[in-house]
Amino acid sequence: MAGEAQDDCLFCKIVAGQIPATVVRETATTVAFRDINPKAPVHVLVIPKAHYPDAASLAEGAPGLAADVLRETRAVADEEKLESYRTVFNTGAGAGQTVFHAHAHVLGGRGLQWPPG
Ligand code: IU
Repeated sequence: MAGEAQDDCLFCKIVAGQIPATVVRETATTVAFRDINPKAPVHVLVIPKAHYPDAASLAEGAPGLAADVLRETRAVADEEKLESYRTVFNTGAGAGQTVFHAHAHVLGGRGLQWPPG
């Protein structure tokens, strides 16, 4: 069923506390934690606790939860004192998605080039 935890999902395991993560914020519906392989001085991932494989299925299946994730990206940026930052949803392997549990990257703390690679 949409939103149900998946046994083989690494981010569902982080939500369940079965894999360690450096959590910076948690709400009733979301968790934000530091990326283990940071691409910027601040690199935090915001995920919904419920499992949706990507941002598109999250927006379609649970728009309120998608809004929670977006709101949390702003909260992370505020807490990390980022004046400017980038929010990225890689959607699909061809775009660089490697973990198929929806997540927003929040990147900041250095100048960011545009367009991204
Ligand atoms: P992507 O958009 O699916 O490529 O992003 C997945 C990110 O999850 C990537 O930047 C990894 O470094 C990060 N990550 C993590 O922070 N902790 C983990 O246990 C695993 C991946 I697995």
